[in-house]
Amino acid sequence: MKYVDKVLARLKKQNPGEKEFHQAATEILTSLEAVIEKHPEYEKAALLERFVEPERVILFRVPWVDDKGRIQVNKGYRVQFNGAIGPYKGGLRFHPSVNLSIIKFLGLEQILKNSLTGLPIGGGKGGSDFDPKGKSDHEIMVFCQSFMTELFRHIGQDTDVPAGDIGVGAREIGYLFGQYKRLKNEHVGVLTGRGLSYGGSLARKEATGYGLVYITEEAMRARGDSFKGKTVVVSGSGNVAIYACQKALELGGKVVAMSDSNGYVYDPNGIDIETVRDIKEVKRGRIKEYAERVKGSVYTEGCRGIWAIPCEVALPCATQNEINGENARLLVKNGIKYVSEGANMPSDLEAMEVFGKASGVVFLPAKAANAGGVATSALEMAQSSQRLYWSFDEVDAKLKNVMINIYRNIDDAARRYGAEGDYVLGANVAGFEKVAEAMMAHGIV
Ligand code: NDP
Ligand code: 2IT
Repeated sequence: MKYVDKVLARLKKQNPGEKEFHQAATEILTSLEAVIEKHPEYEKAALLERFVEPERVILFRVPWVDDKGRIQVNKGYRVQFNGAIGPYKGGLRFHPSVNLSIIKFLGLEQILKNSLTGLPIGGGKGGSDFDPKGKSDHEIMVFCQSFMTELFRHIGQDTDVPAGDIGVGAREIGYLFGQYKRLKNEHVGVLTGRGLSYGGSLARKEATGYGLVYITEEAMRARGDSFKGKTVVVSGSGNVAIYACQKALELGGKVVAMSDSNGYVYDPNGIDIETVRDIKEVKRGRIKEYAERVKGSVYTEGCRGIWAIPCEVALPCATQNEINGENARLLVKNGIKYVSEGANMPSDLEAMEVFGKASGVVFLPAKAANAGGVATSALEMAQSSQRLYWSFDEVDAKLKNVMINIYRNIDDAARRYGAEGDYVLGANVAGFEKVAEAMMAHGIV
């Protein structure tokens, strides 16, 4: 049995039922076969066994009192997966579906993503099965305070720096930061995605979506192509989706659809992003309201139908496994040219295979394509350490540069291993090389 297969079999046996974690590990380890063959010393050092085992998993109780005076109890998670190249870094997700498998898949992906940014950040992820939907502002605050009352002892600006993810945006980061500061009596860059009035970075809010479009634009440029006139479908309507849509429009793309977990809107005249922002960012409403407000647009219940809309560019920006094999085959049949993943692991393994085999389809995997968010988080950390701020244009230019470099590095890694255009392999290999080198240098830890 090959080393990677042995490690994968062991991982499945030791972590039964963690299907998202198995999925992410399968994709990553399969890509690394060629690297492993070149480095027999890795097996001797049990490097892969150590790579797939989190350095630390923190599980905790989050008790809080709702507005009716009832006591609620949620689960809290922080997985400090790999700190070889820098402090653990990665978001917090608040969503009822959150479990250890989801946090571990996100953490594993984050290690390689953070490495690809070229910045000194290790991989971590956390969150809770708390559902922010329908909660009052006061309940959100009380929950965040309780969550941080345990988490604060495990994190720090040089140890572990959480940020947002699904269900954790500017409001939640504010409450989490307020409680951290109160408990530690320190005003430091322990969280990123902070408000601009208390240490946040300009362009962090836009960074994941903008970065996604920048790397897609670079892949297009390398093929003498551009966003101009292309039909684009963006799933989701949260932080990543909104700014991906905005930048795609700015570059001349025509975004015709967006969604949320209930359904999607199709607007043949092109999505009016300011209306989406008002519904989602200001009113915290549902995407359905778009069709009530914008003439000529149509709302359909259920989210998967969005992939039946013919488009040349697909930007999945909602959640894991939102594109299955069937959805992928339909996209290919309808003439898709670029699939760039804004969400983490939005294509399941079968969908990835379909895109990989289809000729003329450029597939940019999440760990490369959505790395702009965490890269800008690292820029926020740099600004916090220096106690100064950079302008929007300065941060945006650095973000663009990071994304162009990621494209070049994954393209180069794919070529080096004789798999030109296979950016899944390219991203896994390029991300892993640096982490592996650092882990080897540190000895058996
Ligand atoms: P938000 O909470 O702002 O938005 C999430 C969006 O996805 C909403 O439209 C939501 O719909 C939809 N969604 C969430 N869960 C599901 C589900 N189970 N099924 C269908 N739709 C769903 O999160 P973000 O925009 O921050 O995150 C979106 C994706 O991007 C995630 O995969 C995240 O991990 C990834 N990501 C985020 C980064 C960031 O900087 N924020 C960085 C890199 C990746 P609804 O409102 O109905 O729940
Ligand atoms: O998945 C991700 O990269 C994020 N949610 C952003 C993490 C961060 O630390 O900015």
